[in-house]
Amino acid sequence: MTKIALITGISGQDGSYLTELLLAKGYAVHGIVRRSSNFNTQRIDHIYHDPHETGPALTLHFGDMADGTGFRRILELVRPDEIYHLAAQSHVRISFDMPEYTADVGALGTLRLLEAVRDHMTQSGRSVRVYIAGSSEMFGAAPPPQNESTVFHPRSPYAVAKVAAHYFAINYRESYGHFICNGILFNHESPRRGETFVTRKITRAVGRIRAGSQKRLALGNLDAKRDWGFAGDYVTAMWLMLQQDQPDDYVVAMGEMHSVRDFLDMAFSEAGLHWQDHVDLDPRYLRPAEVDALQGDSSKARAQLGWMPRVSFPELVKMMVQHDINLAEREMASRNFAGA
Ligand code: NAP
Ligand code: G4F
Repeated sequence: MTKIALITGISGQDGSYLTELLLAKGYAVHGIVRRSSNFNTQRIDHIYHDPHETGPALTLHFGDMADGTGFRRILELVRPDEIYHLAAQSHVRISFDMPEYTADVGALGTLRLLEAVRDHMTQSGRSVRVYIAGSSEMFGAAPPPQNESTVFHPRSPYAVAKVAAHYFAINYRESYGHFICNGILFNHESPRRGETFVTRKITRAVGRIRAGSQKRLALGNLDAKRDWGFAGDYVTAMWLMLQQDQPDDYVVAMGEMHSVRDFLDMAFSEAGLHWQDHVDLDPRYLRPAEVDALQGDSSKARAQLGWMPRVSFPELVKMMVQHDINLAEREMASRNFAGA
């Protein structure tokens, strides 16, 4: 029997890698995309084929986690075996500007999903496994290393919303015996990372500075330390969690800590540049409350799931820089062509 997966946030960085993984494993994949006035499916366009031509291995549905009724309709239509709940306003700095929306989508959106799944299971007698995308931001001010026993100390509206989602998930697991797993994932990046997150902001700038289309890069706190891994490795952990006999919560991390300054050093060096020649500090990118240091202890995921990252931190930096050097060169070439 073909397994059916439903992914919220399929158009995001993780959604695109997870879709590739599940399709390769033979799943029929359904994803929820937001209606937007412009195309927002760039990260999955290479996977999506017109169903009229090829038959639907990947099916997209319009929806929004602020709209519980719409989600219920999609759930009844798709009847998934597994749900990967990735949708969120995922930018920490922006959550200070949009706290209410961030909490509505991140916390209440998760509750809407869990309630819909509860009713669906009761009415249909089916069983559905659910993955909830939790974050190392939930640890916030708790000193590193952080693991599943570390007490949360969230430092942003985003993180508070994620903590609420985490405990909603545990409450539904304990109350109704549902198969729900919380992944507590540390920062994971890739060439598909949104361009306003610090790693991609840096590698995009490196590519453009090298190509001559950008001179300066404005950043905030260079002292913050993060545990950065490759997104393609982290979606494997999500899938592994839903294949276990029992639902549980897992930290997923590399176990290494690097500062934003370290990332700058490595990324600019990779392109033969010195970041000190190009970077300006701009207080606009500072946060009202910062998370200083995150370093995950993922022993449990490694022992119980058999999860192991394949891409090292230096390989990740190199992959992103090389991608963005090529991208900036293509942008310059098309700009020159347009001006010819
Ligand atoms: P991302 O690239 O920002 O993707 C977020 C996805 O959620 C996008 O598909 C976005 O749609 C969708 N979305 C946003 N608001 C929505 C709404 N109201 N209704 C429906 N969909 C909505 O994030 P990511 O890096 O893939 O992360 C995936 C999940 O893991 C998120 O929940 C994030 O908070 C969490 N997480 C990420 C990391 C990390 O380091 N990447 C670490 C820990 C946890 P659009 O494409 O239309 O914007
Ligand atoms: O790249 P960031 O915006 O990622 P952040 O805040 O760690 O959040 C990401 O990882 C979380 C997992 O821990 C996810 F849950 C969340 O959804 C998101 O994917 O910032 C990283 C660090 C911060 O300390 C920030 O202050 O970089 C610092 N930083 C310095 N200058 C900057 C900048 N961050 C951004 N975005 N832009 C800057 O110019």
